[in-house]
Order: sequence, then C-alpha cells, then structure tokens
Amino acid sequence: MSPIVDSVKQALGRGADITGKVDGLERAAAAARDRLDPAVVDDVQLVVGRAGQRLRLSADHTVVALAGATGSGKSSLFNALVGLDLAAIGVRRPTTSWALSCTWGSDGSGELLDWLGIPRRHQVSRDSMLDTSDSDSDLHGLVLLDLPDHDSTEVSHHVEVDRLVSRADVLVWVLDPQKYADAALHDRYLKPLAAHAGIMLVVLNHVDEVPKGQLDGLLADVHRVLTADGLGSVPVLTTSARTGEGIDELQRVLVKRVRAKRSMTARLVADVETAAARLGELTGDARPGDASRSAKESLVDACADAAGVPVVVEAVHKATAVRARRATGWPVTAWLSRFRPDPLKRLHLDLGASGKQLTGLSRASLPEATQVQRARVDQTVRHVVDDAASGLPKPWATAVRSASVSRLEDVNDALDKAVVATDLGVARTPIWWRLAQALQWVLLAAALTGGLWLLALLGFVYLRLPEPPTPEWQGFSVPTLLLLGGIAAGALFAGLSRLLAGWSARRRAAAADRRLREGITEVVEQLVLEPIQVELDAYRACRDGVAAARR
Ligand SMILES: Nc1nc2c(ncn2[C@@H]2O[C@H](COP(=O)(O)OP(=O)(O)O)[C@@H](O)[C@H]2O)c(=O)[nH]1
Ligand SMILES: [Mg+2]
Repeated sequence: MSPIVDSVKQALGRGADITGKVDGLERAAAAARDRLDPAVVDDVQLVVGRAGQRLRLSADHTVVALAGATGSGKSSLFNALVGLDLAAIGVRRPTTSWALSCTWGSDGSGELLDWLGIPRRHQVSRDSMLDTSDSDSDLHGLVLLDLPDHDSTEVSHHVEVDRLVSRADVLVWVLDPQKYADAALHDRYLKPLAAHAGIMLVVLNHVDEVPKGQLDGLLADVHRVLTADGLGSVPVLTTSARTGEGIDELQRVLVKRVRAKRSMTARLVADVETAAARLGELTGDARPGDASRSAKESLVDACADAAGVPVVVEAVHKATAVRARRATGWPVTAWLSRFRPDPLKRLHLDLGASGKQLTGLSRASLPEATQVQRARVDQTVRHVVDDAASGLPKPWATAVRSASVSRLEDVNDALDKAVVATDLGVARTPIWWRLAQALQWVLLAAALTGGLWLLALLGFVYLRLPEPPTPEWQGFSVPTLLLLGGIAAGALFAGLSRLLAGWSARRRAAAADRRLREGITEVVEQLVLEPIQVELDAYRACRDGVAAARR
C-alpha cells in the first residue's frame, strides 16, 4: 500500500468511504501511467495527492472560500461575516493578490493554513478579537477565505484563485446582478465543477441595487444559468453587504455546514469522483479474457516451425534409427553403416551435455526461418492480441498491441537458444542396444567358429587324413549348425532389432519434440504473452480502481 493511502488510513474516523475511494483512484492512476494521456494521469495524481494531504490535516475545520469577480462584494461579505473591517474594500492593491483568512477556533488550524498557502500576515484569528459575540461559537471551526478576483488581469491572482478553489471545502460564489452570466466564470470554474454542487453556494450580492419587482425574475434567470452549468441544485442566497440584508441567512447556512463537518469529505469525494470519471471515460468497463489456450498453442506451433523444430525432430528420428541399427544390427553391416553421415552431427546439435555448456549460446546450424514462417509468427501474435484486446477502449488496445511486439525482436534469438539448450535425449545408449549388440557378437562368434571348424575338416579331407570325429546334434554336425545357425539367428535378430530401432527412434523423436516445445513455450510466454498479460492486468487494475473510486 502506498504512503499516501497509509496516511489516509491513519486519518481514519473521517469515513473509511473516502479512503477507499482515494485508494482506488491511486491504483487506477498508477495502472494508467504510461498508458493513457499523461495530462489526464497527472491531473488524477494531483487529486490523489491533494486528497491525501487534506485528509491528514485538521478535520475539525471547514475551509469556506468567497470567490467571485471584481467588485462583486467578496471583501465586503468577508468583513460582514467577521464583524470587522479586515479586508480592504473596493481597492485593487497588491495585497489583494493574496487571500485573506479568518479562523474561528484556531487550535490546530496552522498546518491547514500553511497548506492553503495563506501567508502568516494574512491570517487572522477570530478568537484573538475582543468583541467575540455569541454567534461566534456557532462558527467554531470555520476558516473563511477572501479570494482575489477571478477576473483579475494579474496572472498571480488566477494562480492563487485556482489553488484555493481546488483546496477549499466549501465554495461560495459571490455574484453581481450585473455580471452573473459572465462566460469566463461559467466556463472556467462553474461548469468544470458540476460534480461539486454539494459543496457550493451562490450568493447574489448587491440586491439593494435591484429594483423591487425585478428580483424574482433575476433569481429565475440565475437559476436558469446555473442549471445550464449542471449546478441547478446549488442554493442561491441574496445579500446586500451594504444594508446587511441576507447576511444572517448566509451565516446560518455556513454554521450548518461547519457543524456538520461533512464538507471536507464531500469535497474530496467530488474531486475523486470527477477524476475517476475522466479515467473511466478512457478505460470503460470491458472484461478482457487472458490469452486463450488455443491461441497459446497456435503461437507455440508457429514459433516451433520458425525455430526449425520439425527439422530437429526429424533429425533426432533419423539419427536414433541409424545409431540403433548400428548398435544392434548384424556387426558386419553395422560396421559398414559407420560411413553414413549422422543427421544430428550435420546440424551441430549432437554436442552432449558438456559441449552444450561451451557452445550452448552459439547458434545451431539450423536453417534460418523463411519469410513465410516469420509472417506466420507475426500473424499469430496479431491474432492473440486481437483476441486479448477485443472490447478494450482504444488507448488500452494500443497498449496491448505495442506490448505484444515490445520484445518480438528478441524472439528469434531466444528461440534459437531454446533449441540449442534443449537436451534432445540422444546421448544415452539404451541397455537393450548393448544386450542386442552382445548377442550379435556371440552369434557372429558362433558362426565364425562353425566356419573355421568346417574349414579345418575340409583340410583333413584335402590332406587325406582320417577325419576326426565330429559331434552331432539331432543328426546334424555341430560346426554346420554353428555356422548356419549363427548366420540365420543373427539375420533374424537383426531384423527384429530393426523393428525395435524404429520404435525407439519414434519415441525419442516424440520426446525431443515435447522438450523443444517446452523451451519454445517458455520463450513465447516470456517475450510475447507476459507483456500482453501485464497490460491486461494494468487494464483490470485501472478499471477496478476507477470503480472503487466511484462506488
Ligand atoms: N450597493 C452595494 N454595494 C456593495 C455591496 N457589496 C459591496 N459593495 C461595494 O462594491 C465595491 C466592491 O466591493 P468589494 O467588497 O471590494 O468587492 P470585491 O472586489 O469582490 O472584494 C465596494 O465599493 C463596496 O462598497 C452591496 O451589497 N451593495
Ligand atoms: Mg476584494
């Protein structure tokens, strides 16, 4: 959890509601960073930061800002509420470029005023005044601000107004009957704050100057203009700072707000919800699925093809068959087959475990992927992306798309490495090969023994010597049996071994295929699917964060 949210949680007792919302908005902003319009994300993060700061400051104080155009009567109303002529009226001296504050019950308000940026010399404490009246205790906790004119030509005034409008808990818009429809006020401040109706008041000042009989029509028009801003629910009061009319009512309304102590959270909730709505507009409420199993499989297939897996598997098949035959065949033909090339050696893949450690990172002599194979990989990636990004709003779909190709350049190399690093399982010599080989040698020895024996007998006949007695078995002479039996059994067994060798080769090829695909799946997951997954997770985090902020 972030430090901001932590401190927000510490400030609890101020409604777990708002902390959950700020938390959600913060998560959403973090997930949207580098994915959505940076200007929007910056704004949202500002709101998160501001909310966290305000929540850490005094919850016992309600900051009420008097805002409005030059001459609308902000300073006059400020003085009327304070009961003293603190604010300079009707003047535009440099001092008015700073807001003036008056605090009722200043205990613990220092940090809040610092955060609001009110210079010490512009801070007044109502407690320190001699003439504290009864109504003062009602306003305990009020921090009243007299803002600079929002329509001032001085840039520093605007900056000050904007900062305080964004930080105050209650906004009182002081309007002049002559200028209440001023477009600058409505476009710059009121319309963008439509979600803040709950923390706003409109005060129509200078009513002493409105001819009797025209007031109702005027109020109706003010209401019409506010409704057009989306602020139809904002209460409109009428005052005259000159005659004192309506000041009591204004004070009563402020007392109510200060006592309820709800304005601060209401302000933050409105801020958070407005910011969340902006993110929500860009994010929507899609439910993207993860890359499907079938999509993964087709991606692994395409990559396996491009990496030459079928070529390697075929080589494993052939090499195993050749080696098995060489080991288990009739020794004479087996010896001759040594002169045939080994397919794995040709691909430089028969390196054994230690050889691989030395050269594992060098490229195998596999054929380069063809254009068609590469195109198929690209197309499959696009397919996976389309699948994953379907239903996502544009900026998020774009993020998924660029994530999917962010590491595509590394894929070829990684696939080569995966193939070279895979143990193809061809180094081991199966026991049955050795047994068969031993048996073949025994049979060959028997045949040779029989043959030599017969030759010796032939020598006796040739030299007309008496033939030595030759043992017989079942009426056949043993040397003949040895010679013919040895050859026949050797040939028969070699045939049988050939069948077994074929089976052995198929098994090893299948095992090599499986292991190679495991390696390739890893590459695909790491370089293609994971980056996509990160974007989808960010999307969900943003969507859920926005939902939590708007709940
Ligand atoms: N007739 C009339 N004049 C007012 C009223 N409120 C303020 N004024 C005058 O309007 C001028 C500007 O007032 P000020 O309080 O300085 O307005 P600010 O610029 O909004 O602070 C001053 O001359 C005030 O005396 C009002 O309710 N009725
Ligand atoms: Mg003023």
